[in-house]
Amino acid sequence: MSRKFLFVNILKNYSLRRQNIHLSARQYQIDKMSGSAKILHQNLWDQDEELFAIIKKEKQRQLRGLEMIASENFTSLSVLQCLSSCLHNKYSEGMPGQRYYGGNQYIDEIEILAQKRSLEAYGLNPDEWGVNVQPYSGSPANFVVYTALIQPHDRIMGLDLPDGGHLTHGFMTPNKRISATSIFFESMPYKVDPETGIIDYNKMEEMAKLFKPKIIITGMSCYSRCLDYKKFREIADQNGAYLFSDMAHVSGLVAAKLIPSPFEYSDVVSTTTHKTLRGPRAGVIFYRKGVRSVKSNGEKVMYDLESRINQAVFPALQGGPHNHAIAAIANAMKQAQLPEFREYQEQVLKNARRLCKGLMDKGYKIAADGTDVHLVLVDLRPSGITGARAEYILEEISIACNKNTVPGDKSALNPSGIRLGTPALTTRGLLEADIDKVVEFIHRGLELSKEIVATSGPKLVDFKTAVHSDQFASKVKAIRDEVEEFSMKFPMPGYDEY
Ligand code: DSN
Repeated sequence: MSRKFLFVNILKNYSLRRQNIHLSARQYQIDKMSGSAKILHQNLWDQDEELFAIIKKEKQRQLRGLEMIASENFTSLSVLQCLSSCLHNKYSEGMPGQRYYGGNQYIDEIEILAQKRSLEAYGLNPDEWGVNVQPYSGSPANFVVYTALIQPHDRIMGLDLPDGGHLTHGFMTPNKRISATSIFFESMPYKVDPETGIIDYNKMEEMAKLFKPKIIITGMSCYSRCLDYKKFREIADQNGAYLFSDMAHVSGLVAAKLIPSPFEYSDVVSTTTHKTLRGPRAGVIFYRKGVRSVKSNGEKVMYDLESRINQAVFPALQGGPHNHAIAAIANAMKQAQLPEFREYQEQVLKNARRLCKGLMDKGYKIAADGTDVHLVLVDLRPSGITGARAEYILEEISIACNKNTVPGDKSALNPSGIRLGTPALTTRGLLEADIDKVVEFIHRGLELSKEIVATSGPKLVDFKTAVHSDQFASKVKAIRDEVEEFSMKFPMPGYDEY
């Protein structure tokens, strides 16, 4: 045994002994406590077996299945550690240095670090951009932006939800204002061309001239092509509107500089931090600082968004910031600057392209005829399966995805497509050859669903019953077993059991 090896072993033993002494001292203290104090120090698995058993089942579901919901991902161990840290205990309303409570010196440090890293992750100059890292998630972040920028009943214009937009971009139906963003503001959507599935920028330009929105929103939940931010900016300028980009779905790809960035053309950019960015479930808002425009007489018009955004977060809409999530944002924004993160995002795109090609080779119609990003929208109308049936059968074979409207769909309640994404699978280490296997599984599931449709009644409930009938249950199980065996080969970051 070499002397170096011996020395390392002695050190290891020493540190283990110290750890054990520390643990047994802690155990001794706990044993001496009264019952009411004791429960505070017990592990979840000792203290609440019923709940822990459910959490373990969810972990198994995540491990055994193929997660293809385009907005989901598996965050890192270090982010999970931030989320379950002591930071959860602290109240800290206000901004760093201006809190309503004492004891915030370390919370301030963490929030300032999260701000700095968020700007760095997108290569932003702090003289030109500021950031608020307190929003609880994407929807509250977007409502903050409207609250800060415009008055109730002012006009907003975003991509329609059935065309791939988001609820918080002003969604309403002919009969009902669904999102609060259409209840408190007047919204008119722009749409994709139903033939090509691409945003119809010319039509949007015409409509904006008539509607005169105060905010034009870019961003999507289900649109597989890059956005033309320059064109959006031109249309916003024609109408004196703010350009607000919600980059939630693609913020990881933007940080990795693999797709066009909204920052060059936008006044405000929001994002969630848990999708392609792979951080905690939280939201962030970036806003412009400095000169907004120069008048014909040379007078500079300055942005005044910083205090408006910060005050819209607190006190207008939120209370105490979630400091554990803010620490996790700091950690995720550090990771987003690493070469490994760029490699990951490159693989997300390669996998999405392979998924798209594989499905097209099998004859499936893909909306917008391809993908530039992390997701693929499959138009199932030519295949004769509804989105709901496809989602159901795939879930039954342990592939998670969601039914989705496709361009030209008449009813948002009965959508004709499914949305498939590659961020979570890529986190687990799947490469292109593995995606080929995933395509096979999806195809087998969808083929089986056609067989089932041919014998079941017309309603979704009939289809679901048939899936579990003697005729089909064993076929479904056979594919599910294969999917789960395949999936279990790929590791997942986080804790082993939960
Ligand atoms: N729920 C997210 C999605 O699936 O796209 C957006 O908030």
